[in-house]
Amino acid sequence: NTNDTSLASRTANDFSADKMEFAADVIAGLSQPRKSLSCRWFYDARGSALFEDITELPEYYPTRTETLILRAHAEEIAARTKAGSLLVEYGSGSSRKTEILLSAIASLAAYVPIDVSDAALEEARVRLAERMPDLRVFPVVGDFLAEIDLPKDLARRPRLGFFPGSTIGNLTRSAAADLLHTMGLRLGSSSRLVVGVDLVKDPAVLVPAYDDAQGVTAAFNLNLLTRINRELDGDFDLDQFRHEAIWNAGESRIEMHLLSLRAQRVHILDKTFEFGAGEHVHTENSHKYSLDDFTALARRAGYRTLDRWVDDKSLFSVHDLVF
Ligand code: AVJ
Repeated sequence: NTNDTSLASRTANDFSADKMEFAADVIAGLSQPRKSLSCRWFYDARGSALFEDITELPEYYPTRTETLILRAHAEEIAARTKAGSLLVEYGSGSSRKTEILLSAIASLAAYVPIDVSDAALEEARVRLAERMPDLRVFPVVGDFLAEIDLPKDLARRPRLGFFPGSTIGNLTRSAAADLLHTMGLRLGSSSRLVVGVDLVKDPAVLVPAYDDAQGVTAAFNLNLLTRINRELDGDFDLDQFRHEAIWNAGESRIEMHLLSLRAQRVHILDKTFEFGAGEHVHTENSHKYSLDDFTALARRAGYRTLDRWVDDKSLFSVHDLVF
């Protein structure tokens, strides 16, 4: 299962529990007849840095396109935001796009970035402290459903959720609807959610975005094996696996896989795994939507669409929803 969002929340100091969860997830994923690894584990310090590099690749249009859309409509988003709101961001990473909203919305009470990477959160916190010294920031290390512990004066504020980057695309459609619904329940009735959603387009544009000429995405995918080697005492031979990105038209998604180049045996902790020549390990899904497709999904999840915006080439979309 590459789409598990039900993992328990954790704190920054809770490394051993995290490692146990990583171990259990990896062993379960590689024990299935169709091997998979969860994309959640991409984001160790090196993986987060590689993802930052991906966002600047010429082939990877989502980040720069979403940034343009947000810049163009930040004032509209701000105008709909109640004074004294909390901005809660899911999968905040470096929080760079967030600065567009943070500067547009004058009256925010605080910013709550949630991310699985404590390294990325810490970097974002330091940068924001410098650039926006008056902003209160409460980072949460964890997955999207992590418990948010806030000081009393902030706990009951109206909430604006921010879920950019088409991170929602990692989930299957039904899991995405479930997650959006749960987020709505957590953020409260009449809460808003601004979601970035990548759009279906020509596979000749989509595939290179996930298989770039410089090989940064390949390094990002293969880094998962490096992380397993380091943290779970694995012995993957990185030269014997190859990155692959394929367009699955039936599911309307890009899939990333790691392809075993020969029959081989890999040890992880006290376990042994067999890989056949040409066998695939599925590591990520990145679902692509049409505008109406996503609006229908948001409605099923309990939201009304206030607005939706695209760039002039219809590459990417941003949806402003209310629960
Ligand atoms: C962070 C999940 C939005 O699916 O485009 C980028 C991750 N994987 N290149 C995406 C990713 C390979 C990215 N998301």
